Amino acid sequence: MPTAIITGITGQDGSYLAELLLNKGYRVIGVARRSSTVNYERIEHFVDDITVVQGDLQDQGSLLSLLEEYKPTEVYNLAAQSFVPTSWNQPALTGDVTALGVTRMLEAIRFVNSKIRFYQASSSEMFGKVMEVPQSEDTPFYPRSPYGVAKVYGHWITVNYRESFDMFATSGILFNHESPRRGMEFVTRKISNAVANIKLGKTKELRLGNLEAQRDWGFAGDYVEAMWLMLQQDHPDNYVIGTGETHSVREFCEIAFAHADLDYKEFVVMDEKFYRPAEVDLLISDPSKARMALKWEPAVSFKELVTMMVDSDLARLKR
Ligand code: NAP
Ligand code: F7E
Repeated sequence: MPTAIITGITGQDGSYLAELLLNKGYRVIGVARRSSTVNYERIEHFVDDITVVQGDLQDQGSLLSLLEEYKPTEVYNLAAQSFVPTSWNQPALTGDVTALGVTRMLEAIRFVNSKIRFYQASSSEMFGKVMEVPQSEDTPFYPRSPYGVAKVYGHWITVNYRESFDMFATSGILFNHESPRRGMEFVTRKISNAVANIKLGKTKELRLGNLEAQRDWGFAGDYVEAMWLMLQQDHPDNYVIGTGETHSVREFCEIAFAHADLDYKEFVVMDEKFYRPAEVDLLISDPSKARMALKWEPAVSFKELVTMMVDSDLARLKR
């Protein structure tokens, strides 16, 4: 039975990846940082099938002892300070976790067993002020936030350990992926949750920032399959994962509200508080390498994703 360690097990992607690996027969070790209250909301339905252990990307020793104790064949590094606006308020912490945390994990692997296969959760935020449209593995980076800058570091240190130490270190450059398990502050979930609240008469408006920003949005459940496929290849590499489509925040609102028989124009209020010091205006992937090499295709369409999220929030609030 192969053993996988997942950092960020309590996050959106950690929960979907753990389900996928359990279905494939893995022993799953999930790394959660210590907090005063347990936040297993996303994993509670399968928590008895995995082993949850304490560890923190800010603590080198915790990573070393995890690898020594559980002897994984694969490590998926999903932990990060992942919310872009917070990265301007806490830039040093974001750098320490999201950038240097990658080095700490790579160092732990190098010391304990350099044959362990490593996946780094890189991001389309690295493309930032995009240098070409669409964005592929060869598009130069121009990050626009401390988060994006930290992810560029995480990407290149992964490539560097691959080249310096011949390690199986792979970087998945994933475009935005969402789900009913998405954190409430990200725009898609903020919208689906607001639609459900408005529909049920619990609130009257939704305050948003830049409605014209465009993203290549897919379903998180599809994207974790790509992570796994990347670690099953003969050689480590970099892969862009996305749908190849782009949609604006406005379009997301239109579809989400319409799905509940509402007109977004009556409820959405623009609020400058949600504008960013530097914006990423347009992201759209060129995922042709992943389609060829990994035979990976997203199954859920943009419209299916939006309606799935609204339906889920409606059902949750009705409960
Ligand atoms: P998420 O829901 O924000 O989850 C982040 C996880 O990291 C949480 O489990 C969090 O723990 C954990 N974490 C934070 N700081 C940590 C630390 N110091 N030590 C250990 N764990 C720590 O993020 P996600 O959407 O699942 O994304 C997973 C990864 O993919 C992240 O690295 C993200 O930057 C990257 N990514 C995401 C997207 C996307 O669209 N979702 C796209 C590209 C790349 P708590 O629960 O305790 O906070
Ligand atoms: O913003 C605009 C905002 O916070 C998307 C993370 O998973 O994906 C995510 O980063 C867009 C931006 O995601 C609001 O200005 C408008 O242009 O949902 P988001 P993100 O910043 O794209 C990447 C790939 C990651 O790697 C990250 O970890 O929506 N927007 N109004 C708003 N955004 C938010 N959050 N809230 C608003 O009210």
